[in-house]
Amino acid sequence: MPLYEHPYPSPELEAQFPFRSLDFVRYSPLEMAERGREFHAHLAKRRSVRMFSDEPVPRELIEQAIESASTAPSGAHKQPWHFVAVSNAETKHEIRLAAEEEERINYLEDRMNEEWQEALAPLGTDHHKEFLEIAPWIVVLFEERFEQAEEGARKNYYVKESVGIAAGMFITALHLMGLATLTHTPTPMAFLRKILGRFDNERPFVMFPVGYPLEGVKVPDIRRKPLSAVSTFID
Ligand code: IYR
Repeated sequence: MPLYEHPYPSPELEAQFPFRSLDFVRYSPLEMAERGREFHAHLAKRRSVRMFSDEPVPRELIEQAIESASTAPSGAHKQPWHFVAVSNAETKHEIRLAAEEEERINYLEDRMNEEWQEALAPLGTDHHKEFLEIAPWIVVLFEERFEQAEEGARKNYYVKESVGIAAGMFITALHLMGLATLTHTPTPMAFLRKILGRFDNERPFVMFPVGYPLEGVKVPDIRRKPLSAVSTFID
């Protein structure tokens, strides 16, 4: 008896669309455990950074991280993301001014309610976003709600999920290369589309200042939830 009654791809499907054999690497059980441990130990050191050095970062490293992010799985393989990487000082200045204006309203004119402000208190964030100018790169990740095809606009699927996964992989790639970032969402972010001259089918999803941490920078002394709090196993 074969394991599967309904093999994938079916012969009809394979006659219609191209398929190829999976290129997959298997490790010994020992290697698997070791790789998992090492990866976790490395990721456990990642922290969001809010004070960057102005030391330049080569464009190739940013390109590399975007290529890694772009391997993310996506709904119907539409890859509904676009990364805009900015190192131009004038553009970064414009972004900082616009972000600070939105955040000034959030923090000083109470656009964030009390509960939200309370949750943020231990992080000590405020409307000053100097790092947007000082970090050598600002990478803005746009989600594409539609795909511009020749016949007109076509809907993309599971856009937030797909772009969220790509964002996670981008952050991971940067960290593994030895770069720091911050998941930054100045709200609302519509100004980014205008400043960066992006199209109507795109919407800013998140932005990432990227660089080296400023020497001696401090981060909040927070703990991560233990495995037992973030998982349930049904064996
Ligand atoms: N966008 C604001 C507020 C903010 C919101 C969350 I949720 C954070 O984790 C941190 C900050 C800002 O960037 O300051």
